Amino acid sequence: MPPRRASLPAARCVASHAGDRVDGMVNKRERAIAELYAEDPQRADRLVFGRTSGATRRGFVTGLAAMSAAVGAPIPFARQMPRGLMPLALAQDAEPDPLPSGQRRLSFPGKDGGLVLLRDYPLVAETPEHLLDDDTTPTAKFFVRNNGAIPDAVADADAWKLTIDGEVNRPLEIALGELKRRGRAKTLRMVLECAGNGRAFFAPRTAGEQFTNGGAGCAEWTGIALVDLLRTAGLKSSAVYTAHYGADLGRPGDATAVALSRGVPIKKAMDPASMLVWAMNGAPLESIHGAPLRLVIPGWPGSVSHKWLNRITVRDREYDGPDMVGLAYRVPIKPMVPGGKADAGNFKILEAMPMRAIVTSPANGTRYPAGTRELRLRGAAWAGEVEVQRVDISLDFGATWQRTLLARARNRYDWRRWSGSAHVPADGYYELWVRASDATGRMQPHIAGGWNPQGYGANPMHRIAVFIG
Ligand SMILES: Nc1nc2c(c(=O)[nH]1)N[C@H]1C(S)=C(S)[C@@H](COP(=O)(O)O)O[C@H]1N2
Ligand SMILES: [Mo]
Repeated sequence: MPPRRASLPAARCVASHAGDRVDGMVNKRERAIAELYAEDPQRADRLVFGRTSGATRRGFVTGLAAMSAAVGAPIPFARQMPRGLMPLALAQDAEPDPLPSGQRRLSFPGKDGGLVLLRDYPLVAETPEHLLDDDTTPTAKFFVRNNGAIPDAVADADAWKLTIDGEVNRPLEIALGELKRRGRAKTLRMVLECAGNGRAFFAPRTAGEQFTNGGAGCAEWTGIALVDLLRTAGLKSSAVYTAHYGADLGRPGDATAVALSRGVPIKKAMDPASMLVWAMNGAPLESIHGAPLRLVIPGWPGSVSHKWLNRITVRDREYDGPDMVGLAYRVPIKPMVPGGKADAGNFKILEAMPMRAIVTSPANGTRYPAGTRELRLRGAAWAGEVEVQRVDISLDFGATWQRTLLARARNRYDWRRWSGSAHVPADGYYELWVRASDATGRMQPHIAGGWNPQGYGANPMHRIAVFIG
C-alpha cells in the first residue's frame, strides 16, 4: 500500500485529529501542550517529561503519555528525545509563515499548484521539500523570487539587447540572437538559492520572506559563460566588481525604481560556471524566471543571478548600490545577539551560500500502514562553494546516525541526490533528521545560527515527521 500523506505539520491539525478520536477535553489539553511549547519550552518539558531532570519513572511515563497523545501516536524513540525539543508534529515555526488568510498556494500559469505563496506582490513562492524530489527541478516546481513587477514579455527574444560597459576596452551592445550565434553554448545543472532560504528557522523572527528550505532549486541552465563576453569586451586591469541591471521596476513606495541591482567580484564573474542564460531545462526561459536573458551565478545568493538582464557595468571598486550596502545581503562578521541591535560596521557581504540537505521523500507528515518496518528515503544536498561529502540521517532524535548513498554531481554547483533506507522498530511517531557534511568535517547545525536582522543564511538540519500505523 502506498504511504498516505496526512496534512501536517500543523500542530493544530494533529491535535484536533487526536481530539476527535477522544473527546473535547483531551483536545483542549493537547492544544495547551502545543501552545505551552511555543511559549515556554522548559515549563512544557517539566510538565511533559516530569518535574526533575532525573524524572521518576512514573513521571516520565505520564509525560510520555501526554506527549504521545499530543502528537497522536506512540513515540518509540522518546527516550532519545532531547529535553526542550519540541516534537515537529507540534511545531509551528517549521512552517512558512501563515498569511492572515492562512497558508496559500501559488496559482500561476505553468507553475505547480503545490508551491507555497509567500507574497503576492512582489511575487514570491517557495517549493515544499517534497516537490524537490526530481533529480532536476522542473520549471513548474522552481521557486520564484521577485523584488518588483514582472516586466511584459518581449515578442522578439533574439532582439533583446545586452550592454557591457564600465572598465572594459570595448564597451558593447549585443543582441541575444547574436550572442546565441557567436557564443559557445553549454548546459550545466546548478542550484539557484535565495539568500533568505531557511529564514523561517530563525528565532527571533527576522524581516523578509519566510522561506523554509524551498527557496532553492536545481535546474539545467543553457547559455554561455559570462567570462566569454567579458573577454570580448576586454576587461581593463582596473576591473574589480560587476553591477547588474535588468528591466524590472518597483520598490516599496516607488513603482518606478529599479527593483534590484547587485554584483560580484570580477573573480566570481569569471568563474566558468557563471553564465548568461537563455534556456532553463531545455526550453526558452519563462518570463517569470527572467526571459529572455538572465545571469546564473551559482553558489552565491540568488540575488546576484539577475533576471531580465540588460546591462552589466564593470566597476573599478566594490559595487555600492542600495542592495550592496548597509545590512542588505550582508551577514555579521562577529556573531551578534539574536534580536539585538545591529552594528553596521560588523557586517560583510554574504558570498558563498551555506550547506544544506533536505528530505524530498517521504513528505513531512507521511503516514505509513501499520507494520511498516523499512522506510525508503531520498533527498538532495548542496553547498555554495564547498563540496558536500556525506549526508547522514537519524530516526532517533540524533542519538545514532546512518550514512546515505550519494549520487555524483554532474558538474560543479550541481546538487547531490542522496538515498537510503531506515529500519523502524515499531509503529508510532518518528522524526527523520538529515544533515550534510563537507570534506573538512563541517556539518549543518541543529538550529539556525548566525542570527542577523535580515535573516540570511540559516541552514539548520531538516526534520520531517512520519507516522507508522
Ligand atoms: N531583475 C531581477 N533579478 C532577480 C531578482 C529580481 O527581483 N529582479 N530577484 C533575485 C533573487 S533575490 C533571487 S533569489 C533569484 C530568484 O530567481 P527565480 O525567481 O528565477 O527563482 O532571482 C534574482 N534575480
Ligand atoms: Mo533571493
